[in-house]
Formats: sequence, structure tokens, C-alpha cells
Amino acid sequence: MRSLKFCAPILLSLTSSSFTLGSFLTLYDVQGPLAVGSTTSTSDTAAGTAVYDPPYGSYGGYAAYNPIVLAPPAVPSGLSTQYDLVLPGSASNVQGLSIPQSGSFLGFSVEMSVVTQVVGINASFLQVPFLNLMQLVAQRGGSVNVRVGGNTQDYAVEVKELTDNRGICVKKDTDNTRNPTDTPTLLFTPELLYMLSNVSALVNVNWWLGIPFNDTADWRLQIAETGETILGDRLLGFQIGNEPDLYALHGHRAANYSVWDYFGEFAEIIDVIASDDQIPKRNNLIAPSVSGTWTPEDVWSTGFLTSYNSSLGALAVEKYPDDNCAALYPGGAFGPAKDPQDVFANYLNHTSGQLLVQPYLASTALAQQNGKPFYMFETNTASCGGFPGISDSFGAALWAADYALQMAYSNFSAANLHVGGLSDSYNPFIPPPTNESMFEGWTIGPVFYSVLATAEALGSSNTSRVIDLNANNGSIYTPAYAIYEQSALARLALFNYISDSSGASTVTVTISVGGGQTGEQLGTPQTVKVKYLAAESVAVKENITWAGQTLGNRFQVDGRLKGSEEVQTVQCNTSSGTCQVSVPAPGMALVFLSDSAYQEVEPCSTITFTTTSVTNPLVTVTVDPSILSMSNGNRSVVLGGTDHGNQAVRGVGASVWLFLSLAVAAGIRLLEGML
Ligand SMILES: *[C@@H]1O[C@H](CO)[C@@H](O)[C@H](O)[C@H]1NC(C)=O
Ligand SMILES: *[C@@H]1O[C@H](CO)[C@@H](O)[C@H](O)[C@H]1NC(C)=O
Ligand SMILES: *[C@@H]1O[C@H](CO)[C@@H](O)[C@H](O)[C@H]1NC(C)=O
Ligand SMILES: *[C@@H]1O[C@H](CO)[C@@H](O)[C@H](O)[C@H]1NC(C)=O
Ligand SMILES: *[C@@H]1O[C@H](CO)[C@@H](O)[C@H](O)[C@H]1NC(C)=O
Ligand SMILES: *[C@@H]1O[C@H](CO)[C@@H](O)[C@H](O)[C@H]1NC(C)=O
Ligand SMILES: *[C@@H]1O[C@H](CO)[C@@H](O)[C@H](O)[C@H]1NC(C)=O
Ligand SMILES: *[C@@H]1O[C@H](CO)[C@@H](O)[C@H](O)[C@H]1NC(C)=O
Ligand SMILES: *[C@@H]1O[C@H](CO)[C@@H](O)[C@H](O)[C@H]1NC(C)=O
Ligand SMILES: *[C@@H]1O[C@H](CO)[C@@H](O)[C@H](O)[C@H]1NC(C)=O
Ligand SMILES: *[C@@H]1O[C@H](CO)[C@@H](O)[C@H](O)[C@H]1NC(C)=O
Ligand SMILES: CC(=O)N[C@H]1CO[C@H](CO)[C@@H](O)[C@@H]1O
Repeated sequence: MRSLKFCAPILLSLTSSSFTLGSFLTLYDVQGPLAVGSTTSTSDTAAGTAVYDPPYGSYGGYAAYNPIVLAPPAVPSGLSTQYDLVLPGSASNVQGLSIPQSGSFLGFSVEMSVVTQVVGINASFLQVPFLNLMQLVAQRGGSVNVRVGGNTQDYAVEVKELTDNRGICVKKDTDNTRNPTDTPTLLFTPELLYMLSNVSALVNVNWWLGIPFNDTADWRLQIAETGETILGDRLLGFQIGNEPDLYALHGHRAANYSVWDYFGEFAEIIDVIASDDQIPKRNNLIAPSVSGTWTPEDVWSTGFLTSYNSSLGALAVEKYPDDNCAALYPGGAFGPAKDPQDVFANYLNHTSGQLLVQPYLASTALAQQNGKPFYMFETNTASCGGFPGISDSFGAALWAADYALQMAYSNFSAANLHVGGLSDSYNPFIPPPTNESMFEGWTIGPVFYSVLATAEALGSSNTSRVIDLNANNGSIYTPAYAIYEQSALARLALFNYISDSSGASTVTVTISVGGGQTGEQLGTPQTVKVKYLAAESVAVKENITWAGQTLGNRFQVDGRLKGSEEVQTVQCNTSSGTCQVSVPAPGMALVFLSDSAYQEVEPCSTITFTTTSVTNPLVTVTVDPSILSMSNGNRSVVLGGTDHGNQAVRGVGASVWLFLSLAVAAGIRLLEGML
């Protein structure tokens, strides 16, 4: 039933400059700037440097570190702070459950131009914080799905080598003047794909890529040819067209570009793929990835689904609930900049996620009828970089977890939170600016905690079915979801969007299971376990915890959870058959209704190895091959870390890179053969 876990102990021997376990992996601090990648890209619109006029105050630095803290919305009146949940124990007694979901449901979308900042420099130098973060998710949800792409994928060019910048797999061609929205041309070598493959050899990460779609006269299929060869089963599919409904607006197609043009071009690319012997898979294309300028129905009305059924691996859309474009492009067509304080409340209730999924409900049903998964391929709090103070607040963490579970309930099969770069406020994680990478650590966006919470809510069995309980008489501030796994009630996710430090808005939920219905196996348990997603208010950016642990505040993150895990055990009332769980204002409680529902997602003791400080630039960490094999897949090894014995120094040397020597690469292959 539940997947096996391997909790291999890792023995460390620490010397003054290095610690060694064998002769396998070497970790280095990177010396000097990375010299690659854009620090100014956003997701849906290529960006300049954000302008911080009022309401942003005088802050002129990277949006990723904007210190602005908003005021939480006022405590609403009339909230009922006690409600009951009377739930069937068996899925068979529940109407309206979602399709089975996987713990990898909420993944990431990494803009192709920032992949060398976030994932690694090349196949030999991987970002240890990235590996650690992915491992945290994989330990809970079984695996992690990452999309590498975005606007930049359409103008990407695969080349054999990049002579001027040795060891760099992605390069921005700054001479590109052809592209009206400044989408950079990216040159990359197959090293990029080896890099992703080497990540997957260490952590259970699977990838989506995109085939460049800018040039209908000269399709560039190299990423599909080399991608399938190098990534094999780790490659989940190829996006064909990124937001084609915006191509005309961005000047990437004629102004009259229509769904019919897209339909025709799709046929052309299917044809060239079919005639390419180096692309073995023909059924893994992802489309139409429209963003709302065209509805999915506009595309379906062309006969897209029937015409291309055998080529389509999944259907997808991309949507952000709002945009902050006016702040990014002041004085332009976007009008006056929105004040984040004015839109903050839009993220702090259950309606937001419901409104987001509503336009796609007919399509998720259609996808099911056609046997296709339906993805939210790229999303986050707001396009054009997000809203400082919202996108990077604890409120966004609650919002993203609610939105993700709403999508799961609505029969999406995956959703990817976008990582855009230092000019964005919404990054789930971001390394320090390259000129500061020697002495600053990474920064975590609150929405990363949403990914941990969602992965645990859904678990690793791929059988979780979700229902929105319309709890507390449908209060928009206190939504709740039930997750049935296999066929039994497994977990509950209980939200409270209100910020009220007085404690008066803490909600008490009285849960009873089984309710005497016939055929019920699971009644109210004797105890339940509870983990909390918590922070002081929805406005804060600091001290966010999941089950009592934090990844650290700004510039302090190395990808490992800090502090000891806190899991509450609630004794239920066996005579009344009820369990009372409180949900702080603000917060989310994840309630585990059985031991197996808890054990399945509870990471084994987290094994990490720490490395070095700035004063100690070269550290060797080597891992015995038998131990490394344990880190491949749903197994519990966390790689790397940085601050051992140096807690006094802030975020010391957190840009530590995992250096894989060629011998290592050979070792990975060998291990895969043995697994
Ligand atoms: C990978 O990048 C590192 C750091 O820039 C460099 O030292 C190394 O030579 C590169 N490896 C390859 C194979 O290019
Ligand atoms: C498509 O992008 C490539 C790479 O940037 C460029 O060489 C080519 O001219 C572009 N084609 C069109 C039609 O814009
Ligand atoms: C769309 O515009 C292009 C020129 O920009 C023109 O050649 C083409 O005929 C137009 N297509 C339609 C269907 O009007
Ligand atoms: C709740 O969120 C919706 C959608 O974002 C928004 O339109 C509405 O104003 C919010 N309600 C309150 C009371 O803040
Ligand atoms: C479409 O493809 C799916 C597999 O992706 C398959 O299950 C389904 O039967 C196909 N539908 C038709 C009408 O061919
Ligand atoms: C999700 O799919 C299931 C199974 O087809 C269906 O019963 C349910 O109504 C769907 N949920 C939504 C919100 O469309
Ligand atoms: C790094 O660059 C940023 C932006 O140019 C600048 O604000 C910051 O002071 C620099 N840091 C160092 C240590 O030079
Ligand atoms: C869940 O699905 C993933 C992706 O298809 C697969 O790799 C994994 O083995 C599945 N897990 C279980 C327990 O079946
Ligand atoms: C539930 O909400 C409805 C309207 O939203 C209201 O009429 C009704 O009185 C509420 N019931 C309870 C028990 O609060
Ligand atoms: C975070 O926690 C630290 C240590 O408990 C405390 O000093 C700091 O004020 C807190 N920050 C916020 C924003 O609550
Ligand atoms: C348990 O429930 C019974 C029946 O509702 C009630 O009388 C009793 O006080 C409850 N016990 C506790 C400890 O709350
Ligand atoms: C497992 C895997 O893909 N290993 C690759 C790591 O990257 C090197 C290139 O540096 C490849 O040669 C390996 O095949």
C-alpha cells in the first residue's frame, strides 16, 4: 500500500576543511560571480527593472527582497468560530470527489533564463539548496515535477557548445533586437539537459520542457531530440506554444493571429516531429497553454482535441489571478499602479481559488472524457512580477495551498508555481544576487511552504481524492478540504485566513467520522495528529513555520528545515465520537486521521550533510555509492547544507554547489543499472 521508505544513516566525518565519506561527491563553494542569467526576467512579460514609485516607497532594490509589509485586513465581523465536520469514512459514501491526485500535484515552473541561477551552472555544478528543497517535497509527495520554460523557451536555440563562456549551459543573447517584448534568445547546449538528468539521479524530480515555437518556417526540435535521449522517462512532455493567445500582443505573430492559425501550426509541428527519427515519443505534447485572452473553448472549437488526440499527452492553461504590470511599465497602457494594500484582501479568502478554477471546469471534464490530464502549467500570485507585500507574505502561502487544493478538487492534475528571478516578488525560492552569493544564503518565498503542505495533504500513494467541504456554512475565511486516500478518509486541510492576535478568531473544528452510515469501516479515531502552517499574521514575511520548522528568513536558507518538528496529537472524545482541532488566525491545520495517513508523508529522520563557510572555500564531501543510491527516488537523504558550526555568521556561504565529477556521473549510471 504505502511506498517503501529507506532511511539510510549517513555517517559523516568532519575534518577542518572537509569531510569525507568515500570518494564520490565533492562540494565546492563557487568562486566569484556566476556571470550568467538574467536577474530581471518575469514570467509572462519580459521585464525591465521594476520601478518602485509609490505605493512601493523608496525601495530600489530587487523585488525579491522588497521589505514592504502590508497591514492585514481587519478582522471580519460575524465569523462563526466553531463548526462541525461530519464526514463519511469511506469514499464510496462521498459525492463529488476529485480524480486521484499525486503528491507532486503542486510543482514548479522555472523560467528557462534563470535555470542556471536556480538549478546549477552545468551538469557538474548543481545548486545544493535546490537539491535540498526538491528533496523536502519528494520526501512528502513522492516526487517533484518541474517545468523549465516560459517566454524564453520560444526563442531558445540549442547549440553544440558555447565557446565564449565555458561551463555555462544557458546564455542570454543580448544582441537580440528582433523581439519586441525583449524575450531574450537563449543559447543552450545539451549540458542543460545533462544537468537536469543529474538532478534526477539524486532527487526524484521529473521535468517538462518546451519546443521553441517562434519560427514556423524553421522548427527547432533539437531540445526534443536531445531531451528524450538524455532525460528518458524523466521527461514528462513538451509544451507546444507558451501562451499563444498573447503572441499577437507581444508581436510574435501578426496582429490577426487566431486560434485557427495556432491550430494550423500545431499540425505542422506534429508533422515535423513525425518525420524526425530522433524523437521516439509522439504522444507527449502539452497544449494549448492559453492565458485567458483565448478561452480553452476557443481552442477546442477548432476541433483541436479530436484532431490531435494521439499527439497530446496533456492539456494545459496558464493563469495568474491578477497582474502588477502597471508598476512594471509605468505611464503605459496599464494605467496607474495598483496599491498592493488595496488588493491584499483578494488573496485572503476562499473565493480567489474558486474564481480561478471556474473558467476551466468544463475543460477539466472534457480532459477526463478524452483521457488527458489537465495542468495549470504556470501560475502564481500576480503576473508582471507579483505584488511586493502580497506575493511574499504568509497570506500568499495560505492562498496558494487553498488554490492548489481547489485545483486538485476541480480535477486539474498538476499546477506549477513560477520562479521568475530577482525582479519578482513571488519566487518560491531564489538564490542571492550573484555578486552576493559568497556570503548570503537563499531566500524562500512563503508559497514554498504551500508546496510542502500540499504534498503532505495529498501524500505519495497517487490515490488521493479531494473534496471542498464548503465548511463553516461556506464561510470564505475558513475553507476546509477532505482528502480520501485509497478509499478511506485520510487527511483534512483546515484554513483560517483571518489575522487576529487576540485569539478571538481561532476556529475550533469538531470532527466526527463515519456518522453511523452503513458500510463505514473507519469511525472517529481515538487520536488525530495535526501539523500547522503558521505565522504571526498574513502580512509577515518572516518566521513562517510548517510543523514548527522553518527554512529560515531572507538570505538564510540552505534548503533544510530548521528547528524540531512539532506535531500535535489530539485526543478525541470516544464517548461523543468527536475530535476537536483548533485553527489559529491565521493558519492552516493538516489533520491526519490515521497512522498510515501520517506515516506515509512523514519524512524519515532528515539526513543532511553540512559543508563550509566563506573562510573555507573548498570542501570535499564524498558519499558512498550505496548511500547515494538511497537518494534517488522517494528516499530520505537530504544533500548538503552550509552553516555547520557557523551559526553566528548569517547565511554563511549558502551558495554551495554540488560538484559532480565525471567519475560521479559514471557512478550514477552504474547505480541506476543496479537499482
Ligand atoms: C561547470 O562549471 C564550473 C563552475 O563554473 C566550472 O568550473 C566547470 O569547469 C564546468 N564544467 C564543465 C564540464 O564545463
Ligand atoms: C526565432 O528565434 C530564433 C532564435 O532566437 C531566431 O534565430 C529566428 O530568427 C526567430 N524566427 C522568427 C520568425 O522570429
Ligand atoms: C493576417 O495578417 C497578415 C499580414 O499581417 C496577412 O498576410 C494575412 O492575410 C491576414 N490573415 C487573415 C486571415 O486575415
Ligand atoms: C474575496 O476574494 C475575492 C476574489 O479575490 C474578492 O473579489 C473579494 O473582494 C474578497 N472578499 C473580501 C471580503 O475581501
Ligand atoms: C485520445 O487519447 C487518449 C489517450 O491519451 C485515449 O485514452 C482516448 O481513447 C483517445 N480518444 C480518441 C477519441 O481517440
Ligand atoms: C471531478 O471528476 C469527478 C470524476 O469524474 C467528478 O465526479 C467530479 O464532479 C469532478 N469535480 C469537479 C469539480 O468538476
Ligand atoms: C550587489 O548588486 C546589487 C545591485 O546592483 C547592489 O545593490 C548590492 O549592493 C551589491 N552587493 C555587493 C556586496 O556589492
Ligand atoms: C505515483 O505516480 C508516479 C508518477 O507516475 C510514479 O512514479 C510513482 O511510482 C507512483 N507511486 C505509487 C505509490 O504508485
Ligand atoms: C448559513 O449561511 C446562510 C447564507 O449564507 C444563512 O442564511 C444561514 O443562516 C447560515 N446558517 C447558519 C447555521 O449560520
Ligand atoms: C521572528 O522571530 C525572531 C526570533 O524569535 C524574532 O526576534 C523576530 O522579531 C520575529 N520576526 C517577526 C517578523 O515576527
Ligand atoms: C465527551 O463527550 C461527552 C458527550 O458529548 C461529554 O459529556 C464529555 O464532557 C466529553 N468529554 C470531554 C473530555 O470533553
Ligand atoms: C545520470 C546522468 O544523466 N548523468 C550525467 C551527468 O552529467 C554528465 C555530463 O557532465 C553526463 O555525462 C552524465 O551522463
